[in-house]
Amino acid sequence: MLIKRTRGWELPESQVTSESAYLNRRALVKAMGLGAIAASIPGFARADDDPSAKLYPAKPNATYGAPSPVTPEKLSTTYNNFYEFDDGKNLWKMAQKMPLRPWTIKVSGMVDKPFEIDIDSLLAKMPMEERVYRHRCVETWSMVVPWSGFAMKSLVDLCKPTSNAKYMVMTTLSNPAVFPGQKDDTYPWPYVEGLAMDEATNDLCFVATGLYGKPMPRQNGAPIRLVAPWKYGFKNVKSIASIEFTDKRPVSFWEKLNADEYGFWANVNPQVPHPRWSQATEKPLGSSDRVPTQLYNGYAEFVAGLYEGRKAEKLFR
Ligand SMILES: Nc1nc2c(c(=O)[nH]1)N[C@H]1C(S)=C(S)[C@@H](COP(=O)(O)O)O[C@H]1N2
Ligand SMILES: [Mo]
Repeated sequence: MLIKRTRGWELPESQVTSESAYLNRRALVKAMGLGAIAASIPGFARADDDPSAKLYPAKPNATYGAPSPVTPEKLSTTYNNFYEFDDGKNLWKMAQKMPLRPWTIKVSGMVDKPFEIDIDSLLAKMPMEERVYRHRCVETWSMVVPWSGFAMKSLVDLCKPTSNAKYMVMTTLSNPAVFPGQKDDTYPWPYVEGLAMDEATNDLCFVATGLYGKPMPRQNGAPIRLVAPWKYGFKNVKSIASIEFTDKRPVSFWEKLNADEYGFWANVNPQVPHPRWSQATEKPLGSSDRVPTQLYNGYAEFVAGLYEGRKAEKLFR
């Protein structure tokens, strides 16, 4: 039987229209009784047990482009970097035990008033949308995926940082019972990443809580992760449990491990090699051919201005 493919990221930009197409498809799948079958396929687990499932799919926003081809879901959800589980890529099964509720995000530091918010209250306040972005790992693989979530600017506004705040620091949950990798103390746990305030409030900067029109799979950083698509993938901290605003530049997880190879800015630039390999090209997941890497991962028109006054810094590593 032929099911019409009507998901937003599978259509040319001109045809991205309504979320009703998604909903119809979901209803159809349900009516056909395919839910149980879908749940048994890796990477296609239905998220109907997730209290946020009804928020997805969110309305497509193609303001920042409609890159293609979109990476098949079964690749981007079964080939992951998530060192809290494993230092290999095949960790998605291991991640399925991670509890996602209750999930609280603690906001502290240079803010009007520190607070904690549970993920579902946060989701209810945020303007949900879907954006298809490129993702470029520093290891030279890449993907194109439809994230659901909201502009980081909306989260920053909710946090109300004071005018003294210069950086936004995001930290993954610390819990070796949930994350077996955190028992390995050769790594500087927890995973920490940061952005300058003008980066965090740039229109392109996104907070993802869903993927492919469904709640975020655990292996991809559920329930909430950063997506800064003009930077190398390691900046995109997963499973965020705390946010701090500060006037001191944080030293991130990879920078602590090897500051020469992984810096704070980490903007994608094909002309600046990693000390151990070239960054000129990349291998899209599922493709056998390499393609040229683009400056700021193809997002220069949105973000190059952020770095005009920062030319003296090591911006591309
Ligand atoms: N907490 C945490 N966040 C993380 C990582 C990690 O190991 N732990 N890996 C990073 C790296 S190197 C990449 S490329 C992306 C991978 O995201 P994906 O698995 O959804 O493709 O997550 C980033 N965020
Ligand atoms: Mo990465």
